[in-house]
Amino acid sequence: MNIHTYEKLWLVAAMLLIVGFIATIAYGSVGLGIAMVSDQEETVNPSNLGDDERFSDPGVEQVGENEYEVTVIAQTFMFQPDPIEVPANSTVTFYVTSFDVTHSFSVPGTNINTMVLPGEVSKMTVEFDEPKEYGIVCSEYCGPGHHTMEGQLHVVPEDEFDMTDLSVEADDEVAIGDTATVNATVENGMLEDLETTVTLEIDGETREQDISVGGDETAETTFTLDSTDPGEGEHDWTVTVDGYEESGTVTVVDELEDETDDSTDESAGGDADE
Ligand SMILES: [Cu+2]
Repeated sequence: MNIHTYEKLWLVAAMLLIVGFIATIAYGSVGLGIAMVSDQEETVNPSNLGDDERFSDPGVEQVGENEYEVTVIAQTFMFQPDPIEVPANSTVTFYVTSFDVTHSFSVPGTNINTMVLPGEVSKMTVEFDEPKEYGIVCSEYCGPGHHTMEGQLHVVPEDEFDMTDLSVEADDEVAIGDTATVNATVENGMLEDLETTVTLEIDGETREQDISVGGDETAETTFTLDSTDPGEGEHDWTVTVDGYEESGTVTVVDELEDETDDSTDESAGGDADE
């Protein structure tokens, strides 16, 4: 049988096209690392997220040297937490659920794009190599404020990332001659130890205390102030740790108002006339 040269050419071209199509589909489904969202996660009770071990405190947690877990709650019309901050060169696993209706958790520019259903937990793992700021959007229509539902995902340079938290408790008012205390609590959310310095500035004077906070632990440090030295009046203080800052005012008074004796304990029933 004689096949015409052109016909042979068309046959070969058609074969090549078919092989090309199959190769494209194969590369697209396995070569790009696109994975289906896992449906192996346990379900949660959407009306009781406050008591859920994972979702009662949504946020970022370090679970390995360069590994982080982020829990996110989507609700009309916001994402919690917002913004989400993770370091570059990290592997981040997101666990997302909804508080109310069907939403989505989509981060344009990444492979993150999942539906978020109340009761279900959507899990995705993503690698972030470079620092970059991403937007998070909800791409499932979820109500009249749907178009305003957005969040921020900040991938920050590794050396700028920390999970330090500072909270300060201080006396508001002390009598002159007494001692005022400023108590700073430093929380280290990272797994590595944190060596840092707590600085207290009051009336232009600076005091420092070095502290060491273990991984995933908190440490307290207390500054005591002799109130006779600054004297009566209002004194502003500022506590700083690694760029975190809290400030307040301590008032030194001549004499503290006596609050204890005024409220005598009369019988609770009142004096009803009959
Ligand atoms: Cu939504």
